[in-house]
Amino acid sequence: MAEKVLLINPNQMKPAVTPLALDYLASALGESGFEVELLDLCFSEDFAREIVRYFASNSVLAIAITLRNTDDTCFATRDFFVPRLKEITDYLKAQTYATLILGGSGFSIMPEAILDYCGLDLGIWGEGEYSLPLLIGKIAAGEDYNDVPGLVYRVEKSFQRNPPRYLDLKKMPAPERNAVDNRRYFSEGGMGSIETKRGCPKRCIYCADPLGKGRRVRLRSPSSVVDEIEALLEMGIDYFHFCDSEFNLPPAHAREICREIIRRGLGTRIKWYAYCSPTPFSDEIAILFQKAGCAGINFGVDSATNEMLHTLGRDFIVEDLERTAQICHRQGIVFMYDLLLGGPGETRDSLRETIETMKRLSPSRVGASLGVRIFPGTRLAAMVRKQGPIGQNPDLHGAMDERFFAPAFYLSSALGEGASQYLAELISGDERFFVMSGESADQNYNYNDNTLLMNAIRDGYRGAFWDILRRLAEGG
Ligand code: B12
Ligand code: SF4
Repeated sequence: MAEKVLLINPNQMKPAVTPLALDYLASALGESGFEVELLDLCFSEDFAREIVRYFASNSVLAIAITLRNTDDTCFATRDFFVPRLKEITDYLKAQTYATLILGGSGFSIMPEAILDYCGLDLGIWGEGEYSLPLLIGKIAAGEDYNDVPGLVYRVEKSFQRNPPRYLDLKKMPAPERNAVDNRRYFSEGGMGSIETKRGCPKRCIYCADPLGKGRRVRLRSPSSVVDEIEALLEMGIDYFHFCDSEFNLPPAHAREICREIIRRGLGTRIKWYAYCSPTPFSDEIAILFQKAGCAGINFGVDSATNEMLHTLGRDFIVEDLERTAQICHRQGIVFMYDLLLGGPGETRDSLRETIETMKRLSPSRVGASLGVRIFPGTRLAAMVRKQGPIGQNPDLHGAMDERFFAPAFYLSSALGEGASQYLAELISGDERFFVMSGESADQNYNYNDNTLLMNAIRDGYRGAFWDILRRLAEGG
């Protein structure tokens, strides 16, 4: 009889976002001959009851838990999810002797700190399709597993972290998308999820994405990606969000995906959104995106002063933001410029210049996030540590902990007191701007318990959250 593995999704943020990782991992585990079940706690009111109910009639060899978000990365709310994860893992430990294994994009940023806090021994850092079945296979066979790539494991009072093995995604079969209830996520979350590549070679100082996905870009084959889109479309899912850090890097791959969508006649049947880099971008790619069903693009632009862009490690300049905005306006592409304000060197002058430039470039929406979450392993974390004792650093807010485990934020002290009020004055009610706070419901783009969005999706709105908020405001 096949050994049984239980996958758990503890993420309860709403609107609900598909735990894509678990569909991908279930597929890999299934290929390795394991029987896989999913306990999805996203829609559960009482996790303890679900766990008791499950273990009343099941026993499993291992439990794999995904931690997508450690926190909401919002300066104003600082909602930290690891304590809730610990409540769940503590409860599981009391119910079963099965081996608990952690993983996920949030977990991979700080695996040792999370295992330590939860009192657990095993996790996998980075992608899990190869390492998770290997680890569980070794556990089942009673073999030594300390050489599993990406494994993070307890050795006495500390942890050992193995180097990961980055997969050749072209050789990976198209994942089946049948472990997660994708239909329910679509009806309550408004979009399907799909990944076309992994890895980013850029060196933005605050960004944690390369920590889990690697710096080398690894591409999926366009036919496998579009097979997956077709499988979801058969389930009635016709709005998608690409789950790549930057969909247009490299542009040739984005083009190939679009051409494959168009070749299969899907460009008019689906709508999709993506995160993109403002460079490289051209009229030609904008036209191709639209033919392939692009409904909106979220460009991570961070700032609109060259000094701040340079400090943040971005490889584009304000002129590029102007050019990309012009292309989007010319081609009728709905787009958002996402700002990350308050980083090292930010002043009231640079803030004002950025907001004024945004108003002039007039993206469909601007996300104005003030305060930068410091993640361990990033260049920003190293920079802050070099500045001297954490507790005395005037630029730091939130948890004063060397490991940057609980939410800690950088907010340039050169902004002085009342930085968020100053930002609000600069925005001065312009409805194109979103802010990361709970104060104004229709301009809040923190997707953590966002009731306005939940209700809109229940009423039939579909698409990226920022675009649903835009349509709500514009009455569309
Ligand atoms: C696309 C995206 C979004 C889209 C999602 C759209 C959609 N339809 O899916 C939107 C815009 C909605 C969004 C929202 C948010 N996001 Co987001 N998002 C992403 C992004 C770019 C991709 C996520 C994804 O699906 N990846 C693809 C899957 C397959 O990868 P994965 O989950 O990492 O899984 C792999 C491995 O981690 C591993 N693995 C996963 N689980 C497990 C479990 C075990 C046991 C093992 C062994 C391995 C394993 O194997 C998997 C397959 O290889 C990530 C960054 C990134 N590149 O991953 C950020 C990211 C996950 N988001 C982040 C954040 C903060 C948020 C928000 C909280 C922001 C907010 N305040 O509103 C919300 C949360 C929404 C929610 N309900 O959870 C952060 C989390 C950081 C942290 N430390 O907490 C990330 C990491 C970005 C970042 N670097 O800051 N997001
Ligand atoms: S912000 Fe985007 S471009 Fe920069 S390192 Fe992160 S994923 Fe790469």
